[in-house]
Amino acid sequence: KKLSIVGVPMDLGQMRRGVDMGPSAMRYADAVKRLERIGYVVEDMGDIPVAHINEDKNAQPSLRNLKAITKAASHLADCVDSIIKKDSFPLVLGGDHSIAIGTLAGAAKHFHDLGVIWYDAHGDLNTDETSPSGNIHGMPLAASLGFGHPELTGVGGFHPKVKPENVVIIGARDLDQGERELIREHSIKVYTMHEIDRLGMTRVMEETIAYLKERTDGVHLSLDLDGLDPHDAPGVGTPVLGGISYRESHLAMEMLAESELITSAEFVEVNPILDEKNKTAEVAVALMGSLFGEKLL
Ligand code: DIR
Ligand code: MN
Ligand code: MN
Ligand code: MN
Repeated sequence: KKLSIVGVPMDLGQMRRGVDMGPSAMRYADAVKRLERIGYVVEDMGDIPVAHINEDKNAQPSLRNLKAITKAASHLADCVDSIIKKDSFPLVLGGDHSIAIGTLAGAAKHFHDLGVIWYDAHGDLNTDETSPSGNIHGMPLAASLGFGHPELTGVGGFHPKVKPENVVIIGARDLDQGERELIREHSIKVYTMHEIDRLGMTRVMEETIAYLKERTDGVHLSLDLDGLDPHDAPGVGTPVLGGISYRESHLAMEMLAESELITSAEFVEVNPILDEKNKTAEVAVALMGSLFGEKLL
């Protein structure tokens, strides 16, 4: 069992600095050791280069830092592609969620029907036309579905990366108007906090796994730490109250491990500057443990 870690110190997809230190924070929380203990041969490939600019003067305000983000995404896509080619499992450490455009571009080259689990308080389904913020970290799922600016949808040289019926969003509790419309128009499967409360995480994951098993040939897990409740994961740039608990998240990861469905993963939006003693990175690494099959007994 081979696993390749790649960091993406990206903070240009949103307004709060510090999330570019997410990969360091998760490494400091012993991500490599944790995964080696499970029995993986872990290769840390280091970080994808990301431009350090506070403002891209050529960018439209509706697509802040477009050039620097697409450049890093293309680089990441090539890297993820090469990891899968050498028969290893790509584990991407973010960085803000805009990096998912690159991860999915790399993974999608290898699967006709790539499934995506989008574990997030948000839908990340904005385009430059619907975004209220102009922040690209609110756009990666839309871009991967083929919606939005051609520079974002075109990363990796093909689109779409994912079909709407192969996506499951888990943990949503803050959606913008354009995102709601896109979800309805394309019948995207969403488990909001309402469904998680009502059905329980066990049933949510059973349904998600059964749904993806019958229609996909690989599944990418894109885990935004703000999907968790800010009490459990305070080190994120856009916290939203009323989120998924630490325990529910472990259960979800354990069920995914058992399903053997996941073919790539990323943990994003860890911002150690906003955190309490690196708690959020530690939560992320603990969840990686469960996702990759850690067991107490
Ligand atoms: C918001 C926030 N929907 C936006 N998105 C976030 O800017 O488009 N995604 N925080 O994780
Ligand atoms: Mn920076
Ligand atoms: Mn997100
Ligand atoms: Mn989010």
